[in-house]
Amino acid sequence: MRVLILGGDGYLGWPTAMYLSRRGHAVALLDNFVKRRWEAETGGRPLIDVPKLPDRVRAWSRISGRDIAHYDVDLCDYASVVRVLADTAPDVIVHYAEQPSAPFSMIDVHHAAATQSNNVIGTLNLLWALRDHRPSTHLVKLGTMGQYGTPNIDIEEGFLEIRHNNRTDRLPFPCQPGSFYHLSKVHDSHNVRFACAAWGLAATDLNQGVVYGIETDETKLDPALSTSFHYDAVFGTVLNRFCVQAILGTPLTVYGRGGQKRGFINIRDTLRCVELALLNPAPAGEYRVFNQFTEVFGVAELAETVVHSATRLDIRSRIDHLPNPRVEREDHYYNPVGSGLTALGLEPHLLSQELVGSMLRNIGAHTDSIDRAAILPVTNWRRELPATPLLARG
Ligand code: USQ
Repeated sequence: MRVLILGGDGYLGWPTAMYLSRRGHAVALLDNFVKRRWEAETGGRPLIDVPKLPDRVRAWSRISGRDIAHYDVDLCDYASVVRVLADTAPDVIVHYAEQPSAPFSMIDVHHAAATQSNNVIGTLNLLWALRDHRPSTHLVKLGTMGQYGTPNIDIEEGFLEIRHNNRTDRLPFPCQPGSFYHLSKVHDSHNVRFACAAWGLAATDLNQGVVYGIETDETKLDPALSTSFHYDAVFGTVLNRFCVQAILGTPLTVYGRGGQKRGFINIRDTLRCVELALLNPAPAGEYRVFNQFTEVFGVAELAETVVHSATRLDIRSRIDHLPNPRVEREDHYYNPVGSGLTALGLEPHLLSQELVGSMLRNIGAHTDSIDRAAILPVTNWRRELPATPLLARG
């Protein structure tokens, strides 16, 4: 298939590009590199320095013998999006090109607005460009499990059968997102669903849980192919952060009581899920949703697992319960359904198989590169708390 990956320079976009290229798909990438600028602004350098995209593409070509095209284009620039669609004529678009951090979106009005305009307007441009130039292209859009929040009922895959006043309907599952980032994904979902219904586009929304992992089969081929693994308080996800904290010997930063439960997925399974979605496309006119996670953990439980696993490498670590900088439930029911991707053939990599050999050992090889100053949270959700250190730095 001809696959265009939006956000091809990112933590997930680059490994997806290599994974699909290796399996014989013709891959093109689009990125405007704004994430690298945001990282520099917030002081969140990746653990392993990642070469510029053209250098990574050249390294991939040398190592695999396969070429990947790439475009330095902003999705908010409509004319350029149309040009890339005409150039690449994609069968599938995999859309990762969004500001992905909840803390980033909660820094101040400027970061909230940057998040929502980048994510919502970028996706809106894409939908109009598809309508007018490539309506047969299947859109595989990365969504988030966080759009559902943590309701006291089971979380279905996108839709819920509702009986109300003796009538029934299948309606979008209620959304209770917990940040302006997560809200941007909700707005996207509504726009994509509407575009499918109104214009007959085909889309799959992959509502993904918290991703963890530092390597894939392709990144392992050469250091020049590494992905941008984050552990800082803005762009690092919780398990990646806990593993780095354990290696560093600083306390693991559990926010609040730690009873927050989330769905988790290994980065290798993200790639497989995207592949399954593109090999089994949604039909024209359908907006399809899969919940993309493989295991559910509480945050404190996860920290305990990391502390315990680290002892196998003779690393002693401990846990700190920090005042929670976020507004979220810390003790709640959580039971999401995730059967759609399993039915298509997903065979999960479990945390128990990945934690020591893949995560802790690999991070341990880069201990000298870890920036201690990036560990503690810098953004708070509450109005009454003092300005964050990030803001204080100006
Ligand atoms: N947490 C801690 N300590 C930390 C960092 C986080 O206890 O040092 C807690 C948070 O309070 C939260 C949970 O861990 O309850 C998850 O936080 P996270 O930063 O790993 O994940 P989140 O902000 O929800 O966002 C991440 C990705 C986002 C993706 C989302 C999937 O950054 O792009 O959409 O995971 S989900 O969580 O299912 O919404």
